[in-house]
Amino acid sequence: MGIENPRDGGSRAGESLEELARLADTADIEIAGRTIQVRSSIDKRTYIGSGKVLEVAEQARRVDANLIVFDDSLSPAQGRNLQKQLGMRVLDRSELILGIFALRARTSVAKIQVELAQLQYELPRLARLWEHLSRLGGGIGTRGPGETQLEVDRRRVRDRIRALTARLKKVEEDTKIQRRGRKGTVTACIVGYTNTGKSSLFNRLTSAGVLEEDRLFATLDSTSRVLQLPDTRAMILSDTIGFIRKIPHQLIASFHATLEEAIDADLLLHVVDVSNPDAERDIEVVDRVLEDIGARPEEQIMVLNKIDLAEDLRLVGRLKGEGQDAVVTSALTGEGLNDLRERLRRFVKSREIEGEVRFPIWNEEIRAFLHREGEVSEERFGHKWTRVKVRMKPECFERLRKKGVEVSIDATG
Ligand SMILES: Nc1nc2c(ncn2[C@@H]2O[C@H](COP(=O)(O)OP(=O)(O)OP(=O)(O)O)[C@@H](O)[C@H]2O)c(=O)[nH]1
Ligand SMILES: [Mg+2]
Repeated sequence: MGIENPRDGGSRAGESLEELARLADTADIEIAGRTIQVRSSIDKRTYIGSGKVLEVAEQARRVDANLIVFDDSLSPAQGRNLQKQLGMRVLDRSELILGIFALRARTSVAKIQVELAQLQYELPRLARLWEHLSRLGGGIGTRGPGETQLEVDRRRVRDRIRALTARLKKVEEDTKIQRRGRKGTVTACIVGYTNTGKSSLFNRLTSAGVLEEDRLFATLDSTSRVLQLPDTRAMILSDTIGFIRKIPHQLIASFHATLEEAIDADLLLHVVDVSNPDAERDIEVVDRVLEDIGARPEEQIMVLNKIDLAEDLRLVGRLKGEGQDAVVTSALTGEGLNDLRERLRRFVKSREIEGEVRFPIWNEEIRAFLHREGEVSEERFGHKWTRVKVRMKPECFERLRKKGVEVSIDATG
């Protein structure tokens, strides 16, 4: 059940509902029917209009449904009212997404993050659950004991939320320390809408063997690998969780540790599925989530993936125009992967600076360091000194300086 705002124009509600059906399918829910109500505002009490509630109840009974899924987040009151008036279980988009995350979480961190998001979502809705149970119990829902039980439940949930938050904080601190260890290496993170082929590209580039699947939210954690580039350069590449329309904010908050990979990256690879006619709106959704989580990378490269499946070449052309120099790829056929590697190499190179280093002629160690870490453009050997012009990471110059080596950085870079 979805709502279409007439001012939105077009088929947004239809698209969103189509995606809701895919989500339901991922959660093994069978779709018996769909309804969209056109209205300019959401009803505070029942989300859809009260007349529509009766109609939906009737329609649901006709097709033998036992669950109604709403395409937006329902407020606690809306959920309560709808459940009462429809006389059957009600689920909203956020709960469905949370449920899928819970089904698919594999690593312990992902499990903690999902449980935390679920509890935070449920806390203000416990009353609804409790009313439901007390009605089933037949008559035991008298006010006194009911409220007491509710209070007990709320306290338990709050305690658990506190414990999970503390564990996540510890995880976040540990990964921060790990990340500090790789300071000096350029990092890139693959982001994008769910199911666009992020993990497939990651695997093709790094041979990491991350799970790829034609389902929503195959990936729920972050994986990082060193990526060797076409020359001696290297960078750290990460694959992470995908985004979706109307993503529950509880999820974004609790997945902070996982999303840190994207927040911290020097470069984002925004992967788009160009075989999807809704690609442009997916891009907007991803951009908004990136902004929400505070990811402000120095640079973003748009990767137009699944080109082997693309039918609408006008769409591809449009995206190429917008994304300036977007890279067109297929993780399936390998098309464009060399272009992508080359783009990554250029990015890493662009972060390096030019400088001149002077050291005693006998010091082979420094000379080897310069040839290993940088791109040497000129070497001059004098009586006592060797002078080398080299392009490399600022951190490398810093290391030499700390050893007392004479370094002068070319300001024109
Ligand atoms: N034809 C074709 N299929 C692709 C391509 N890239 C990925 N796929 C398929 O698309 C599906 C999703 O791929 P994933 O790599 O799991 O996508 P993802 O973006 O990591 O998805 P989530 O982790 O669920 O957000 C899989 O069935 C892949 O085999 C491509 O370039 N061409
Ligand atoms: Mg993935």
